[in-house]
Amino acid sequence: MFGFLKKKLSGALKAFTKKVEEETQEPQPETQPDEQHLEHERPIKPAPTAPPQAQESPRKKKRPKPEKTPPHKKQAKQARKQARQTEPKQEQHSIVLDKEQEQRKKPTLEASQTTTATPRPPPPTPKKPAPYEQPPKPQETTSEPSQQTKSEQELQEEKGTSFFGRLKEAFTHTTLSPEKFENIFWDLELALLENNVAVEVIEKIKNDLKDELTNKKHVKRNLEQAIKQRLKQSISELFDVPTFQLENKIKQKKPFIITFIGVNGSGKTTNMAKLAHRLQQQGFSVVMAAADTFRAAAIQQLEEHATKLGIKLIKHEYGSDPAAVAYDAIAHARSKKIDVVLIDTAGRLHSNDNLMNELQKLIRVNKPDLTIFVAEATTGNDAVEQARLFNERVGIDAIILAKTDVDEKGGAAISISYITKKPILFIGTGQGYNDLQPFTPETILHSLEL
Ligand SMILES: Nc1nc2c(ncn2[C@@H]2O[C@H](COP(=O)(O)OP(=O)(O)OP(=O)(O)O)[C@@H](O)[C@H]2O)c(=O)[nH]1
Ligand SMILES: [Mg+2]
Repeated sequence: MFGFLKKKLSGALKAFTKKVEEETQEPQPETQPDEQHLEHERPIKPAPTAPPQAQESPRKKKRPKPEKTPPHKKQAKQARKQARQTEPKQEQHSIVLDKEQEQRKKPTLEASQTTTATPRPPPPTPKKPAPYEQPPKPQETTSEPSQQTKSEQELQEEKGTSFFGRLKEAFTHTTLSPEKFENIFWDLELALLENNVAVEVIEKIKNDLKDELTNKKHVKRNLEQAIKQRLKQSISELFDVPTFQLENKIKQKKPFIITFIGVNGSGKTTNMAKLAHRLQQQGFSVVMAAADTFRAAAIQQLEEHATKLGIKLIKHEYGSDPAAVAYDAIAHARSKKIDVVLIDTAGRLHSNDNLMNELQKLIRVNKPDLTIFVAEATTGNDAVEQARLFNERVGIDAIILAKTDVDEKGGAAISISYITKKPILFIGTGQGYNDLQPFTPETILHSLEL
């Protein structure tokens, strides 16, 4: 069941999770001194005050991705680049420095000028040889490259593990901007659309995930779990509609009258027979009404089921009034103290006014205790839309979702309760009498491996 949706959803979910991981921002640590350290571990951003030439530096082309490159390798890379690039950049920046700045930076600038003449000299100013792990911050490189390197190095040495602790903190707690979320949800949205999930339902899932990922911080290594968990919860909530145990209801009224309605070929007759069998097994007595007097062979079809199950069938001629057939079956149940009356009706589209008026009459005259809409899972959005329209036109109380065994998409199953606000009572899982299962949201979540 739902094999296609499961596959698509799982693929799209993986891609979505990966993108979320790639796009998540590391929040800024709160204290200032460590801020300087963390800057080294993040991708280098161009200094806001730097002249355009400085921003065009090759750094831009090779901007490292924080998630992919381990910090020590990144540092080494940046340091190597830095060694090649520091001197020319400093020369450019020196042009825009005012006199006072020039005065203050003189030792550094002189050092830079000296090094410009020689392509790769040893670092001129630091007391200790600067380890290659110490790439300076871009804007700070402009003014005080050697001092900055020294200060960071010292701080790093002083703080040791606490520095790495903060670094880890910054890289594991992630948040996502709403704009980025919108972009990366698209694949998941497409997977749901392809599987006939109703647009309103996709919107709900989207909002739930957005809320989860843009308003809460997550530990990055648990991100996949968090996304799956929220998706699971979101899908469960789609079934938060008032529901009931059919057997309990039946015990409260005698005869308990159930009408089966729906579009042509959705599985009304077959699933009514399956339910009759189930109720018999639970000890209820049953009578059936052949109120589909419209389709050729509909009465014979039901008669075969009645014979096989040993159930009394009330029938009239083809073309007779379906409301009268149902009425007779109820009268029979009353006189024989039968627990349940099951009324089969003809398939119809909501747009067929004559047949819809006939159905309204049957319901008005016989006042069933329960009107069950039998939806064919394989028809996806059409089944959901028909359920909505039947509910508007005649009112439905619950749903049987037939043919879930041959439905690879699952969109109708996911969407139908959310759209109609009516519970799915059973799902049809085959053509045999035992192929009717009580529905629980877990059935769906399990099928989707969520
Ligand atoms: N695989 C599978 N087939 C089903 C299921 N339920 C019904 N069917 C089949 O679907 C076909 C149509 O079923 P019916 O019960 O005749 O449908 P209906 O809604 O009564 O059809 P109309 O009376 O013509 O409107 C039959 O071949 C059934 O065996 C199910 O849960 N799984
Ligand atoms: Mg039928």
